[in-house]
Amino acid sequence: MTEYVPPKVWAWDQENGGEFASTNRPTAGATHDAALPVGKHPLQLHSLATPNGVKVTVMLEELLAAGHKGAEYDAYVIDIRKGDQFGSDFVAINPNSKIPALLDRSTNPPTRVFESGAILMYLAEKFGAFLPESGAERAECLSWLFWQMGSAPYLGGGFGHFYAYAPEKFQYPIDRFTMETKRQMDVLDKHLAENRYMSGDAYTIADMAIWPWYGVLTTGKLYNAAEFLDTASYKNVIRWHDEIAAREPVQRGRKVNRISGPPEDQLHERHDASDFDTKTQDKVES
Ligand SMILES: N[C@@H](CCC(=O)N[C@@H](CS)C(=O)NCC(=O)O)C(=O)O
Repeated sequence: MTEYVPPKVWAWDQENGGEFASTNRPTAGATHDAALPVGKHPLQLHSLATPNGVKVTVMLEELLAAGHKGAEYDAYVIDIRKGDQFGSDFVAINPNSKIPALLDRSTNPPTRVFESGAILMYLAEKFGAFLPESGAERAECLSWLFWQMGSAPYLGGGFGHFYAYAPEKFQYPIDRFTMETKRQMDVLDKHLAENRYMSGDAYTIADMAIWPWYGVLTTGKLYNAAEFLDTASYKNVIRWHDEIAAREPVQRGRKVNRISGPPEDQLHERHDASDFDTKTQDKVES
């Protein structure tokens, strides 16, 4: 193997981008004009059922299940492998060109929100739900929410990228990010040994943020890495994962904007609660 010697000035080699070569690039901004659809509800979500997208659809389904009718939403697919995140209307909502992105049309002018943690907080504050109002409980919830936002890039962009997506497997980055991922899992496991949910007895946006990443990791559905990471040893994370996975709003939220996997788990667009009964891909295709 020849050792890579970085050049004086890095130059973009588009061919070398692995699975994401067609979408990754070193500059920001829109690449093409593209209008986004607009539905009838106050909240317009443009997303995909990746872990970051699922956080928000679970929150919206939880809000609706808790009786917050103002949380009705239209959810549209942004297919990040096709480059939809670089369309002009999407970039106007999220200049960072990543899902999820939310437009709240109940305010005048409409409010744009990007970054999944910011969207969870925005919705929690808007509806006064799933975020303790003040004091130590709120601080604990937000500490874990921001822990997730800071930690998951090591799991996704680090471990997941080099273990599952990189065109060649290299031991150095896999060792480095596996170590960090297992350390993070141990942080969670020790905390969940003493706590039912991430911020104590109440289920909050901290659980909604962490579950689609670290909870789902234990099932093998993320990067097919459960055995490699020996996730079975994180017993408290598994107990917490299973309890949350059994919630109906979580089961609904996981399906929204999902465009791969079993057809019955894919609800490409969501405009009405009845869509879960009539518009999943198994029904659309039959
Ligand atoms: N910190 C951001 C991360 C969002 C993110 O990385 N989204 C990915 C999918 S999970 C994406 O849109 N990637 C498209 C791209 O990088 O071009 C958040 O939590 O919202």
